[in-house]
Amino acid sequence: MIINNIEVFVCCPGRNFVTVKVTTSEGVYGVGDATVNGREQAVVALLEEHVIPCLIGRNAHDIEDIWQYLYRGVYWRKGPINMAATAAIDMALWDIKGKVAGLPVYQLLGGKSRKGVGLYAHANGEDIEQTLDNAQKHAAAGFKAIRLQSAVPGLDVTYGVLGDKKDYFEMQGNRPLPPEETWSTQKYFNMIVELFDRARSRLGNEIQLVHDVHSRLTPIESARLGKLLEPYNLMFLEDASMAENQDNYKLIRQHTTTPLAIGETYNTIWDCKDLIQNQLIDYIRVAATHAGGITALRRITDFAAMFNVKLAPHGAPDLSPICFAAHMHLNTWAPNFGVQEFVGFGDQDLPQIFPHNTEIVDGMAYISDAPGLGVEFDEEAAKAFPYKRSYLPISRLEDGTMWNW
Ligand code: EZ4
Ligand code: CO
Repeated sequence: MIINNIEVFVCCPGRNFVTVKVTTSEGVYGVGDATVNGREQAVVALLEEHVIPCLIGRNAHDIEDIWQYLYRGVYWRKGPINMAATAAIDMALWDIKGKVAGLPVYQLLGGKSRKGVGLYAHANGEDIEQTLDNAQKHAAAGFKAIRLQSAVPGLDVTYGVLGDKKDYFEMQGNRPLPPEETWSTQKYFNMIVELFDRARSRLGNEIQLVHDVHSRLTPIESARLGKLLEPYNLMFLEDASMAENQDNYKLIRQHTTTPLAIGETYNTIWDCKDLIQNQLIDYIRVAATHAGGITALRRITDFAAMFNVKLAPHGAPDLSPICFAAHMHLNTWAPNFGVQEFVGFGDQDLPQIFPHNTEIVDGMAYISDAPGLGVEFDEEAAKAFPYKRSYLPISRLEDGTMWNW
C-alpha cells in the first residue's frame, strides 16, 4: 500500500478550505483538512514544496512513523502551518486505513464509548434579547448546550456576533486586508453578567450554557468574570485569557469554580501540558487540523483523561467537514469526551463539496459506519469556488493599542 500521489486543493465556498488527498498504489485514497484561516497558501506551499516529495513511495499504513517523520524528523518542529500540514496527511492516512479495513476510524481507535456526540450550538445577537431569542430556537430544536454571544453596547463590532451577515459560513472571501475591530473590557463587563442573568431567567436551569471570551481578558479580569458568572452555572468559559504563559490559569483557577476551556489555537500537547497536569482547565479544545491530526489528538485526549480534563474539540466554520468527521471519530471513542462545538454544515454548496454521513438529531451527532472518515471531497464541485485571499480581523483598544482578537 504505497503512497503514489498527494494533491492539495484550495476552494472558497464562502470561506477558504485547504484539502489534501492522498492516493495509494491500490487506488484507495484518503482526505485531510489543512485549513489555517488567513494563512491558507502557507500550508499549501509547505505541503507541495517540502512535505509531499518526502512521502511519495512510503507505506500508507505507517501512520505513526509518518507522523514522527513530520514532527521529530523536522528540525523546525511545531507551529500552526507545520502541524496543519502534518494533520491533513495524518487524517488522510487514517481514512485510508479505515477504508482498507472496512471499518470506521472510531473502531480503529477502540470502538464506541457512547451512542452519540453532544453538541453545543451558537446563539448570538445584536442585543441580549436577540441572543436569547436565538438560544430559544436552538433549545426548541433539541440542543442541550448553547454558546451565548451578544453585541457589546458602544462597540462597533463584537466577536461572535454576525450583524447583517446572515450566514456564518459566508463571513469570509471579501477581506483583502484584515478588518479592524475595537475592544473595551469595561463595556464588555457592563453587558456580560446581564446576558447570563437573563439567560437563566428565560431558558431555565436545564440547558448547558457556554461563553467564548476569545482571549480578551487579562488573567485577573478572567478570575473576576468567572466569579461573577458562578451563580449562572456555566458548562465552561472558553478562552478567558491567553495561556502562552500557562501559569496565567493558576491565577484564574485560584479565584473561581466556573469551569474553564481552552485550546483551539494549540498545535501540540506541549501547549496544554501544564494546564492539563495541574488541573487548571476542565475542557481541552484542540482541533485535529491545528494540533497534528487524529494521532496527536488521541494522545492529548488520553493524557487529559488522567487529570479529569475532557475533550471538547473546536468546531468553527473555518474547519472543514473533514476535520469535523475526524472529531466525530475521536468524540465517539474518547472515554473522556465532553462536548463538540457545532455551527451547522452551511448552505447547499458546502455539503455538495464535502458530502458526509453524520446525522444530527436533537442536538446530538451520530456517526455512520462508513469505512474510514466517512467524508468525501468533490474536486469537480470545488472548482466553481476558487481561492480568495482573506483575513481574520485584528483588534485594538479604544486608544488604538493592539489587542487580542
Ligand atoms: O474565532 O475559528 O470557538 N470558536 C472560535 C472561532 C474562531 C475562528 C478563528 O479562526 O473561537 O470562531
Ligand atoms: Co473559541
